[in-house]
Amino acid sequence: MESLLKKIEEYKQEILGFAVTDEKQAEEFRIRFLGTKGLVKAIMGEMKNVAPEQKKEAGQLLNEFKQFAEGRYEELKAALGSSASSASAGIDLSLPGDPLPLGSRHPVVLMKNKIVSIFQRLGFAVAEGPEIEDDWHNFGALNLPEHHPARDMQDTFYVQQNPDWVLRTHTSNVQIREMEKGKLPIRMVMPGRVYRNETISARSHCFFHQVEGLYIDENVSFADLKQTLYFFVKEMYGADVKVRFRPSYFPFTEPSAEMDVSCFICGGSGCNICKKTGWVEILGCGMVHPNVLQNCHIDPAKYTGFAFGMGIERPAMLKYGINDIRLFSENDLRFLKQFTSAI
Ligand code: 2NM
Repeated sequence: MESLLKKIEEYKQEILGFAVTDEKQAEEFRIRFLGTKGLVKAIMGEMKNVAPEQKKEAGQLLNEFKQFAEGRYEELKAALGSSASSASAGIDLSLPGDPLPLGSRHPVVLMKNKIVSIFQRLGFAVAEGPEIEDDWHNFGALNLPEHHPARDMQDTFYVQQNPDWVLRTHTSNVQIREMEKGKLPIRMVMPGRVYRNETISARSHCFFHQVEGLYIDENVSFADLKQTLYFFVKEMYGADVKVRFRPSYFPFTEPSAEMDVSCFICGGSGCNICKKTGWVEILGCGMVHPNVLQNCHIDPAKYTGFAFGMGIERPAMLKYGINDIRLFSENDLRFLKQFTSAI
């Protein structure tokens, strides 16, 4: 009995130390321990040397040992199936995996997606274009004359190596590029980053984001513009919100307008968001100027179109209660993490 116990212990240690990295080694394990001439069979044969009063106990121990060896064989084979090395490194493959921390969308992206998806439902496609742009696509084609104040160094970042290049001041350059392609009609929104040479403060930054839109076809009217933007506002700010258009001026549209919505913070009674006016300006718009169409080789006698443009940061600040525009570009995780579940 003494020697039987010693042997069982010895074999157990050997089994535990038996590393298997391929099928051949697994077979070696089976032959050595579980085969017809294997150690398990051999040690079973030793029962005849055990004293009668100890046979019951010895039988039990031997059975346990046999099950141990068989169990280990199954484990080794299963580990081979997935990853032999992790089995020999003692990794329990049946444990659940470590959770991956979820990232979050940037609030500017959340707001951009919201705006773009409303127009997509009206059949607008999405177009993008370069942030470094030549003078023609950023200014000239948009009917901004040579000495227009918007071209001033104080408002525009010029590229040092090439005075013909600027960091685009609006995404209208993409509209020009789409019109130049000559494929009509056009019904598109253009989201993207734009640059203005402004002093950075809590309210303004030298870069920000815009969504602009363009619809060109035969017989597109100002009524189409108004209905499109009414739909947008209702989807964006709710059915109860009031809307007003004010006449305005842009070199690239005629007539031009700005659109206000009744203040969604105070509901129109007057707060410091709407500067006690009850109205918040959300976008500029108008009918594309005939000169702009002509610049893009589109016949203004045949085609008309409307365009609009809006910033993304301001509505995002109002929606998410953000009081400093610089937070958007500082990559502070304490700020960014707050949008993990935002939509
Ligand atoms: C705005 C306001 C009004 C505009 C016009 C054009 C183009 F290319 F068609 F002429 N693009 N964007 C436009 C019109 C943009 O942003 C406040």
